[in-house]
Amino acid sequence: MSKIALITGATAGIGEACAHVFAREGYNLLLTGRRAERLEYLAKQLTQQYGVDVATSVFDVRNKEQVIDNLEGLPEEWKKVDVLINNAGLSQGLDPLQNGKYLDWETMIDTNIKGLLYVSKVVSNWMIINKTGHIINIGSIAGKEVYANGNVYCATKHAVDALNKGMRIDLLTHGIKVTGINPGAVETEFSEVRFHGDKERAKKVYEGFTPLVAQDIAETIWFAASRPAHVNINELTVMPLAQATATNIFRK
Ligand code: NDP
Ligand code: 8X3
Repeated sequence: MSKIALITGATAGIGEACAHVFAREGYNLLLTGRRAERLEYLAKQLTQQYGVDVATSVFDVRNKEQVIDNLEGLPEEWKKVDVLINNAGLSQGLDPLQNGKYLDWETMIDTNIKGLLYVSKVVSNWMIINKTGHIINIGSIAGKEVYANGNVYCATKHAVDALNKGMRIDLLTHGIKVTGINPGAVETEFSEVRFHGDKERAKKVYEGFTPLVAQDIAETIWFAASRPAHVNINELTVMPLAQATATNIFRK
């Protein structure tokens, strides 16, 4: 029987790349995000290309009821999730704390921390029943370092780092693997979202060096997911060659 991977935030970037990699490896996929059309298009593409089964579930991870209702409402066979990739996340704004926007803060905290928690609670309980599973949390270099104006985004990713460790302890006796993947700069829609749709400003983030692409992180996630049963990768920090720390980037 094929394994199942549940990927949050599969409509773009790292989540979408993970969908391709896990489909390539023969996994059936449960893809989630808010943009239904993108999910439908991706599901059709993956089914045709790889012959895997793909189910989609459209919800906002910030909405606890939507998360619980949509996930618990799935047919029983889709609840046998082998790999959960907690990827849905975002940054909003890049301002000193004293100038920060309340809405930006709330969006980041609600998505990156609370959304990840809502999904993890439901799915970890399925994994406990199934007596197997692997939760892969997408953190960030921003969860390992704090940089100027990164305040709240960095705080949310530090929280993901703490939850990654906490989950590993809590799920230890259930044989469930927990892995944190912490990328540096990956060129996706991330910066466009951070700068509220300002494409020019977003493009500048990746100028003068070769950033990671979503596929690089998806392949790293696959590496963690495909280790032997007795091996758990606790965490991996993955950077572009040209990036030493969150802010030390060698631009030509
Ligand atoms: P993208 O903006 O390309 O993708 C983000 C994904 O998250 C989208 O599929 C989006 O789907 C989903 N998402 C955002 N908010 C919500 C929500 N409220 N409910 C459900 N889904 C949501 O960015 P990336 O692929 O780069 O980001 C993926 C993860 O990687 C994030 O957690 C990010 O913090 C992390 N990361 C990114 C780095 C980078 O440099 N790009 C570096 C380090 C970490 P939709 O809008 O359809 O809901
Ligand atoms: C995304 C990477 O450096 O913009 O998490 O915080 S960074």
